[in-house]
Amino acid sequence: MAFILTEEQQMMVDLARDFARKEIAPVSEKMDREAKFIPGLIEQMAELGFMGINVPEEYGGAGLDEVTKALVIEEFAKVDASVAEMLSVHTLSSDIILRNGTEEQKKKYLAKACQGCVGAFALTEPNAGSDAAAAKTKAIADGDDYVINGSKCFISNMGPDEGDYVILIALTEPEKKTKGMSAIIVDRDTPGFTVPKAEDKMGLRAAPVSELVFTDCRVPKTQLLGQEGKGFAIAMAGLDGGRIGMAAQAVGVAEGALDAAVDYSTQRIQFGKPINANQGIQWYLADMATQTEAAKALTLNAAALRQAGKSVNKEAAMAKYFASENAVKVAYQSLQIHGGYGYMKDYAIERMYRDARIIPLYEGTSEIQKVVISRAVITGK
Ligand code: COS
Repeated sequence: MAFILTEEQQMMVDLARDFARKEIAPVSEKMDREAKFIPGLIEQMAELGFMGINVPEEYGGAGLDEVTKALVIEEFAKVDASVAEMLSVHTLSSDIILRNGTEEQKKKYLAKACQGCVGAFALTEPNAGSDAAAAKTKAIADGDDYVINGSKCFISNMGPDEGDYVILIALTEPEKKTKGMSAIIVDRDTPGFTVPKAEDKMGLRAAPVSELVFTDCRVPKTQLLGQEGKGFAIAMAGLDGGRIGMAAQAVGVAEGALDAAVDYSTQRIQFGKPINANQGIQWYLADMATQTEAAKALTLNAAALRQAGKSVNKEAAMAKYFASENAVKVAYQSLQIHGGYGYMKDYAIERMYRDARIIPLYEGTSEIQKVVISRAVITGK
């Protein structure tokens, strides 16, 4: 399936590639080492329209489509998976607001999103990972407010100094389980909402991931997104889109690892010739390129279907499953081609290998994607 981009789409993808090469690639190693984005990076991304890529122009965004968003995330991931992840989660939070928010909420939060305030999405809890329906955080109505108590974990885009607002999934009527869950926008500076510390991670080190703690945190009922009791469905439908972003990130990581393998195997001389003059290396490269192209086709297919308003529950799960497993494999093979040098921090593949490993784990493990896919296959829906 070929995706022929419009001039506007192509311009955005070219802009992302150029920005990634000139502004992100030179600082990726530093951001990984220091476990934070360099100051001003997100502001620059906002100025160029990336932070509002999926926000309609009437709210201050670039108003671009799902395919372009996926391609932009892919371009960033080729050089820095942390930046790609930040943008993927941020655009997921904008997407949920766009699909479910009131006009006031859209005007307020989407405008902020475009200006570089970073959004997050909080569903996971210590005992509710794959089993998202087991979440226990409560938001109990009290007059015109909800009073939130509980905690979330592994929340991307939130750190002690990072993150501006979060879409929280919490029980407004605990006895109704998933049908009693609601989606609520919580501003970072709300009293009772704290982010004690960022996690110390193996990869994606520049992108913050944290526990969120809510203690008698009071938010006005006007912060409710969509209807009360619809939070679980809002979260699941949002994740269908989020998984396309993660698949795009995985495609970019695989492409970056493949590029590194091609460069290294061309300049590395052993036995008097470049190592990619050997068929063993050539076959590695052929497999890496073919599988990555297949991952990209699945990803863009899911993106195009979502843009057309179709359900992408199965397609997004397939793209995320295939692309994330492929990213891990390609990063492994690229490091293998680099030999011992690939294990050293002097080579970008060392970071890419660590970054790739999370992708089959978050926004639904590969095993959960297979649950989603097999349910669709069995029921024919
Ligand atoms: N879009 C809209 N609604 C959806 C949906 C989707 N993609 N998926 C499920 N729902 C709705 C269902 O229709 C159902 O509603 P009804 O009760 O009205 O029929 C409700 O949500 C419950 O769905 P289901 O019975 O499928 O829930 P399960 O507990 O079996 O969970 C899985 C389904 C496993 C798929 C879900 O828990 C999941 O995706 N887990 C992984 C979570 C995850 O990705 N976490 C990543 C971290 S994000 S911070």
